[in-house]
Amino acid sequence: MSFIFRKVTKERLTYSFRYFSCTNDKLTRKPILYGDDASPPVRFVLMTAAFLNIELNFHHIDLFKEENKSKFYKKINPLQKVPAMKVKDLILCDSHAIALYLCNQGDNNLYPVDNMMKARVDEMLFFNSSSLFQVDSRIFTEFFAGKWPISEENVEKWHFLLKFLENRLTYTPWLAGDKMLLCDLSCAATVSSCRLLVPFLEKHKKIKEWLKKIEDFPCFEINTRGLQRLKSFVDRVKNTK
Ligand SMILES: N[C@@H](CCC(=O)N[C@@H](CS)C(=O)NCC(=O)O)C(=O)O
Repeated sequence: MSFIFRKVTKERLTYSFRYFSCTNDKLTRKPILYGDDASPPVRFVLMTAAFLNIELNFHHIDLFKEENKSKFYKKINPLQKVPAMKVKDLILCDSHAIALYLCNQGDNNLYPVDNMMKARVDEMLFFNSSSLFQVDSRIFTEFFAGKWPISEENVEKWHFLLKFLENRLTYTPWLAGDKMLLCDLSCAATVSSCRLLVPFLEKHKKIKEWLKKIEDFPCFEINTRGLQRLKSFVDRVKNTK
């Protein structure tokens, strides 16, 4: 079963659930996003699409049933990672590339036009891709492999990256300046996930404030919902300890 994202209004988010067939012309014209909303990169793409009012056909690939390793999905993304997005003949297999593609679809207020601003947003998108998400992923891999509490080494690595974010947010209210932009959504999806396993410290004051502000954007409901799913699996593992 899959669901389709409908327009997001300031007041509320609406989803409509619907079975769909990939041969249905009307539906296949919309991008198909493959993923599991327990995953931060998937939530990042879903929030971007919702913020930009872009409709997607969402095809659930259950990570906890290892559907990302199925024959069907390997044909979509040989790397066996989520998300992946299919638009006509184009298949994109990275959340940052997908989110940028969505921003390039027309007017948007998540990715700036000005070159200096763009560079700032790109810097933080690459930071998420190369550092933040990598450590988050290592921490979750460790946890689901049975290691609890998380190793000091990984907690230290995570805190090192949070220090960088905290410092950023001391100078500007958002990661790339005075406006919530694409990089805030990507980093917020990652930070809010890892928080389930490595809670913030007293000194992460600015990060906590920044996350609280993002929660006010209606598209962040998508993140909250996905986090609940992730948390249910985390709690299940913790309860067996
Ligand atoms: N760089 C990729 C990373 C995607 C990624 O690692 N996704 C994880 C879920 S959070 C995944 O699919 N893991 C499945 C696996 O490794 O088996 C992106 O941002 O799209």
